[in-house]
Amino acid sequence: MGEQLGASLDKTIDKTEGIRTWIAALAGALAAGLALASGEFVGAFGAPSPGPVVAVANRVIDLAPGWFVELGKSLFGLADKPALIIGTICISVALAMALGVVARRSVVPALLGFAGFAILGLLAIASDPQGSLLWAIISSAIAAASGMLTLSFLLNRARPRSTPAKTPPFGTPTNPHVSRRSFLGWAGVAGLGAASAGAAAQAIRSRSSVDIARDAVQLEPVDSSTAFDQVLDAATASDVGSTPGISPLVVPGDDFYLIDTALIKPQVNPDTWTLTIKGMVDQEVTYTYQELLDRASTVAPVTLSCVSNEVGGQLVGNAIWRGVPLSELLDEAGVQPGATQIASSSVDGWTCGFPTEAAYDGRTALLAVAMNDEPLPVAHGFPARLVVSGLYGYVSATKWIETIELTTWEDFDGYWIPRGWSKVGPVKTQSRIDTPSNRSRVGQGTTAIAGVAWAPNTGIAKVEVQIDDGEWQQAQLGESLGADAWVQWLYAWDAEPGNHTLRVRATDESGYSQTPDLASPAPDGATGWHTIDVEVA
Ligand SMILES: Nc1nc2c(c(=O)[nH]1)N[C@H]1C(S)=C(S)[C@@H](COP(=O)(O)O)O[C@H]1N2
Ligand SMILES: [Mo]
Repeated sequence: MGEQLGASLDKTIDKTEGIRTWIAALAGALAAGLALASGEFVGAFGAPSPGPVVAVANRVIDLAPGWFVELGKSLFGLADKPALIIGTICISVALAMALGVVARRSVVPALLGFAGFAILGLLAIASDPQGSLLWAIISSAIAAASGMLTLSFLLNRARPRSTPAKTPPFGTPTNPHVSRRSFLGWAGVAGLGAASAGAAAQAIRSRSSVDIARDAVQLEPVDSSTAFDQVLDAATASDVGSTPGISPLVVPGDDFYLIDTALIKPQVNPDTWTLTIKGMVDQEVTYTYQELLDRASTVAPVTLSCVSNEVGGQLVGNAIWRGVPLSELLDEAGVQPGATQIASSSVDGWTCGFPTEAAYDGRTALLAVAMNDEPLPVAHGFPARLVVSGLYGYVSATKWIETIELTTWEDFDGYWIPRGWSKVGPVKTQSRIDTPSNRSRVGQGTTAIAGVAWAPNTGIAKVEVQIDDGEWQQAQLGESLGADAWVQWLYAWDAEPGNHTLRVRATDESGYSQTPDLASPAPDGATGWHTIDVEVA
């Protein structure tokens, strides 16, 4: 093995031809790897300011046309952001391989290339809402320097030492084996260095001071939350709630679906964070985290759903939120007549807006600080977010919220509106079969068909199941946490051998029954009956 490698490298480091192409490309790739990893490593100390790779990927999301973002989502689903980061790394490495090859003749273009990368990274960090100019300069400079040094160093190791110009007294003694071993050794060192710097950057980011601050938050118990806990206990113990495979009535924070444009979740220091209500108000008001925590005594189960959720999809969840009614805070600022839109923005520059009415028409509209009796998880918007029952997340549920601005309906469009999504986003009544799963095989006899149904703000009146083209059969509904929360449902099916198609439809308290017409999520939410196929053995 070692012999073979040695022999092939003897050909590679040819005494007369100079450096083989693949060796030069490898040197370029390693230089890029070390550059990116060291930039991310150094940049991690500047958290929440992103490192160069993440910042560039962030800018791609922001500047890319809507169809590109949608394509990414449909190709990679929830892993679209990791995919984008990996794509950014691959493109950089590929370009650096080319730079390495060119560098055999002259290092100038390669050095310019690395400088160009660094400037791109610097600009991306500096223009990031969470970015710091100082850390942009430091991390990009370190990245560029390590890339340039690695490339010239590795190419030097790979250079044959026996060419006449390099013989003693001007060069090192002639010995191709020394330069071969030397290159391989140093290439290994560079690879290891890049891998460990990258891993260290991850580790530094993952346990930030914000997690520590969040762990220290004390939530005072409130009575209403105890009442909900009792319903929850009863639900979990009931026939419906204990059906294997059914979604829980309340989804734990760690399992709750995650949707946002943030490549790294904003790390907000609750001690310095404030929320400001401004725009068309009598007076601007600003709240600290502690002020909001002290007032957060409203507890409300609300099912949150993403407009991108497909029929039968997983981008929906029910949680028990706790916070301050939005209308209370708005009243303290004094909403002026004509302020028809409540716009909000997050620390990472994401925005959305919904009609002012929604804060006053009696529905649940909370500035939430807690989820399921715990401070909001960082990924779900710590320290505070909006939760508005009956509106999709993209028009209402700002995480890491920083400002609320009263404006007119015409004067402002939230982040997703120019990207092709409807400006109004009422949640559509939907139902989902959790069990059995699509294309699964089930046993003959009594089989549970079960799932969840939601019509936040309205409430679910009934859920029906259809087997093949039979009559619609009414399902049993589980314990209810209220109209805003999803309900669990169960139908005991006497399964007969063969292939069967199962459908579900919900009817809400307004009398509306789900339409069978299939519509895809864009622009205002999917419709249709969740339909699955099963085989009964
Ligand atoms: N700051 C910020 N808040 C955001 C978003 C975002 O991209 N950035 N996405 C919204 C969307 S589209 C949805 S569906 C919900 C999802 O909330 P979750 O991740 O807590 O489930 O958050 C909303 N709030
Ligand atoms: Mo969403």
